[in-house]
Amino acid sequence: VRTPTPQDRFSFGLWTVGWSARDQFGDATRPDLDPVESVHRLAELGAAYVTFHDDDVVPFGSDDAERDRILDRFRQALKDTGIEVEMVTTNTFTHPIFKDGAFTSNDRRVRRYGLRKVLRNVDLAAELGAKTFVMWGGREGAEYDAAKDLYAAHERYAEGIDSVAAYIKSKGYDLRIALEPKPNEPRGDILLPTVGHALALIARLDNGDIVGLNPEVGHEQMAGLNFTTGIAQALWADKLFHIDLNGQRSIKYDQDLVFGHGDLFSAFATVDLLENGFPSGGPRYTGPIHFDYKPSRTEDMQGVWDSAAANMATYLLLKERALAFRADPEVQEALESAGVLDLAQPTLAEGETIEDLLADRSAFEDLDVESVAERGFGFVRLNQLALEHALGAR
Ligand code: 3MF
Ligand code: MG
Ligand code: MG
Ligand code: MG
Repeated sequence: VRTPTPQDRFSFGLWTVGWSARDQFGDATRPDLDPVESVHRLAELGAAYVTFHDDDVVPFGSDDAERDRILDRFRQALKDTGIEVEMVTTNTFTHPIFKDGAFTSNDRRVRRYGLRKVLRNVDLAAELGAKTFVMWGGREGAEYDAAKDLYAAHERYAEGIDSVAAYIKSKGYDLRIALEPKPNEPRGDILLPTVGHALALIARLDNGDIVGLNPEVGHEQMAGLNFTTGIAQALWADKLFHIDLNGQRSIKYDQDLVFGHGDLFSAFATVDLLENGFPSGGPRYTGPIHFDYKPSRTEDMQGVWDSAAANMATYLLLKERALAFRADPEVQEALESAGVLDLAQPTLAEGETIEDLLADRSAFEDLDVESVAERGFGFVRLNQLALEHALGAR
C-alpha cells in the first residue's frame, strides 16, 4: 500500500489515538497521550487533519488563562507539522452534570450551561479555521420512557441546534453543523438514533440550511442498518457534511474497530460511493476522510500507531479496488444488463402528466405483466464481480 499524503484528506479525532482504553469493566491499559504528540505522529503517518472535543485538548473546567496557554502550545504543533483542524466538537457527555443530557436535560440549568459550553467551542472552531462543527448528543436520551416528555425533548433539541446555527450566522463564521446519529450507548435510547431521524429533524429547523450530518459506520450498523444506504440518502439531500469511518461487527456495543475490520464488503461499498459517486452522477462527498475508531484495549503504543496507519491503508486499498471495479468493461456490461443505469430515467416522460399516464394503455391495461415479470436482473453476477474486485482477484 502506498504511503498516505495530505492530498488523501485523512483526518483523525484526537480522542481516537488518545484513548487510554479505560472501559466499563477495566482500567486504562495505556498512558494518557499528549495531543501535541498525537499531532506530530499523525503528521508523520500522512494525515492531513485532526479533530477534537474541547476536553480532549483543554481539561474540563479550565479557566480562560489556562485554556489560552494550552491552546497556544497546540497551535504551535499545528504550525510545526502543517496539520489543520477541519472539525471541532464539544464534549457534552463525560461530566456528571450531563448525566441526563445537555440540550435535552430535564434541568434547565444544565441546558443553559450546555449551550454556553457549545458556543464557546463554536468560537474556537471558527478561530482555528474548522469548516464543520459536529454535535453528537450522546446523553440526549433516556433509559425509561416516562423519564422524558418526548415532545418537549424534540422541541428543546431543535431549539438548541437552531440557537447554535443562528449564532454561527450572526457571527458570519464559515462553519456548518453536522449532527451525529447513534441509536444507543451510553443512554439506553438516544434521540436522533439514525441518519433518517436526524434528516427529519433538520428539515424542521429555522436554520437547517447550515445543519447536516456526520454519520458513523458503526452507529448505523448498531441499528442493523446499511451504512452506505444511509450516507446515500444524506448525499441525495445535500447533507453529508462530514463522516466518521470505523468498523463494527453486527448489532452490539459500539466497537469502533479500524475501518474495514468490521463488515469489510460494506466498507468496500462505502468507499465505492465516496470515491466514484453515484452511477448517474449527483452530489459527491468532497469532505475530509475522517476516522473515529478506538485502538483496541489489547494494544500498546506501537499498536496505537499501527492501527491509525491501518485505517488509512485499508481506505487506500479499497479505493484502488473500487476504481478498478467501475473501470472494468465486464462490470459496465453487467451494470447495464442489470438496469442499474436505467434507474436515472424519470418514470414520467418530459412534459407527461399523470392524466397522460392514466391514458397510456401500454403502461397498464395492455402491458404483458407476465413477460415483464420474467426478467432476471443479474444482481448476483454483478455482486460477484464486486466481490472479486474487492478481493483483488481481477
Ligand atoms: C461516540 C462517538 C463520538 C463522536 C464525537 C463527535 C466520542 O460513539 O462516535 O466520539 O464521534 O463525540 O464527533
Ligand atoms: Mg461512535
Ligand atoms: Mg464511538
Ligand atoms: Mg463518532
